[in-house]
Amino acid sequence: MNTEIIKSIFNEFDHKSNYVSHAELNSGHINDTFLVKSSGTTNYILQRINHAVFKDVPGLVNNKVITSNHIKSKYPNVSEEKLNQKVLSFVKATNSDFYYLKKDGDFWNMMIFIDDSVTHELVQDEEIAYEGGKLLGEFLNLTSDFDSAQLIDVIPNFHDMSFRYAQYASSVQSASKKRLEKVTKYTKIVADLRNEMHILQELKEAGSIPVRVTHNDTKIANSLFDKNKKGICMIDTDTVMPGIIHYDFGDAIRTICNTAAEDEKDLCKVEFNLRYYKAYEKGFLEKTKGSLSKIELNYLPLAAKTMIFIMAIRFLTDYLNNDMYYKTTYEEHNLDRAKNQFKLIASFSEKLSS
Ligand code: GN1
Ligand code: MG
Repeated sequence: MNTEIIKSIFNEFDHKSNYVSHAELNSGHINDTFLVKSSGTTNYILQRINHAVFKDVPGLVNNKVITSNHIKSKYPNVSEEKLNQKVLSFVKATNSDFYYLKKDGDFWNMMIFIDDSVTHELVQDEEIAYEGGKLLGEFLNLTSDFDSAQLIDVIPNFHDMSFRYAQYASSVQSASKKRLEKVTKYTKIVADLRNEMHILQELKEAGSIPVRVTHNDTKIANSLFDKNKKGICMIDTDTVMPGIIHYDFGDAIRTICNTAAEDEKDLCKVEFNLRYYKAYEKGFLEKTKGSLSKIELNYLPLAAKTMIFIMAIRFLTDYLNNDMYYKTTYEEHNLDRAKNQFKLIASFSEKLSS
């Protein structure tokens, strides 16, 4: 995006510094994210929130701000400056809202950049997996006493399998013949796994698994680490809302244990890494010790399979719908993502049963 535009949006926020430069960060599939370097000591993350996907952006931004405030309240003796490097901190627009509504209808929000932090799209180190597990455990602990009634449902039924399955089934009905032909193999796999993949939702609806405040987008690229591989915090809190821990555990495993990127086309490179599963689980269990029920713990492996499956059918659905939802860079991008996730399920099933 052109410098003048980014600069003018940046200046709609209350930061008391000058724009120096910006760079787009390309990891998300929904929003547009930019790192803005300023003339002061603080740098910023400026983000355009996709309002086709997120229907209530002010509500979403409020969710993020109150979640950060709740987490910050757990560190009463830490200075604001230090906290801003440890917890996501949002910057007000000049009119005091935590977002800026541009005349073209786009919503923007801004955060303080956490210095010297790194993200991992792909995990190649067991310690990162372990630290990632600790970060999620910590996030769930810190938000466990947060009244989830204060949060809006940013995307209703976001991880509900029956909702995603219905979207998938309707995309099969309306898809072009050309695209449908390419997915025949996968529609069979979906049919075979359908019942097993609804178990977690059934347990949730029966009240057997408790609803807590969850993050809901725990792919490993949404965790910040320092240069010494220690976890700093989880980022991208757009989807924080009530959910079950299995969504968070499973989605993290989906990305940490994939030996390749989510859209790797060469499926020989896609394997499930059991060592990283164990390392992540270790970190997660250390931090959540004593606070999870037996049933929550028993269903962690199924959580991994279910979250890989839900992403597989979401990518497949978007492919059949001619790529309306996720950003894509080539024609079969969503199909490749779906194939990748189906391969990961196969590898997961093989490794966990052996
Ligand atoms: C989307 O945009 P991003 O990368 O934060 C999606 C997640 C998926 C993810 C797959 C709101 O997240 O559910 O897991 O892509 N977010 C939304 O990479 O749909
Ligand atoms: Mg996200």
